[in-house]
Amino acid sequence: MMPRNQKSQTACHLAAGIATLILSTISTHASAATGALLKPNDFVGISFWLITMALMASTVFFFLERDRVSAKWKTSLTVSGLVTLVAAVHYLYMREVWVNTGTSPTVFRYIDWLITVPLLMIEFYLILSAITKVPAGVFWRLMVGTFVMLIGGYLGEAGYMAVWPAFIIGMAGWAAILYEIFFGQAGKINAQSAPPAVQSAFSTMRWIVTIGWAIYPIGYFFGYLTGSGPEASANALNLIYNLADVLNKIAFGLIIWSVAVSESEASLKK
Ligand SMILES: *C/C=C(C)/C=C/C=C(C)/C=C/C1=C(C)CCCC1(C)C
Repeated sequence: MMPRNQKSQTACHLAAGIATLILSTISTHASAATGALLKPNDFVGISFWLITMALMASTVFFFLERDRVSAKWKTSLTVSGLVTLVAAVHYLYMREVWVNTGTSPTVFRYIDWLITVPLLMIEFYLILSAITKVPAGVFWRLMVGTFVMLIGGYLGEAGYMAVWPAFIIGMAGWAAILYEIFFGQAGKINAQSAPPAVQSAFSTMRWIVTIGWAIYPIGYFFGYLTGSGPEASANALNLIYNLADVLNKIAFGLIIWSVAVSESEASLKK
């Protein structure tokens, strides 16, 4: 075990490192930016800015808070921080595409999802593994569902496929994930063997994947399936996706953080 002050020194170095990384990304970015500046009436653009900042702050927070929780929770907080870090960097690029062109940053959005959604699935698996041995099949089924969902969505949004069939493929992938966490092996493991705090975290996470994730297909619907004209659609699509990310990346991480802190404090008292 490291002595306490040495440990917090390491945490300080870590935080300084992250801050430097983020700041250098921003400054490279600022000097590369050539186009327009954010306009006061561009509310979608404003949401891109706000969320970029919130994701950066969350990243620093999750990494620093690792210091406060017991060993078995540390990886979960690391993964939460990685999700918000990866998203923050993508938001810098997405924001620029939006502010400069007013079009949807589809390719950056999906590259981000391709990394962050599997990380969120890993998070699920980690929470379960913190209590019991979980068969690898659970993990692979969650991953397959994730990729089917994202590939379907991308084919539709990037114009490789008609938007309705692509939507249906995406929905099928999401349905497979929901089946696994409610009725499949993942759902059963949790019900049988988890302590109450973990069970409640698991059930909250489950509702996030149901209700929180449902916001994305709603965004797709307003973006592509209503025929309200390209400009209105791009506004609705990006605003809805952006708000969904606040819930599913930042709030999701905070739920895990709060369980980790309360569980760690409870086990200290024992
Ligand atoms: C951090 C990013 C997250 C949690 C992104 C999640 C994305 C989805 C749940 C997307 C779902 C979609 C469908 C269910 C149908 C097809 C269209 C998608 C890809 C938007």
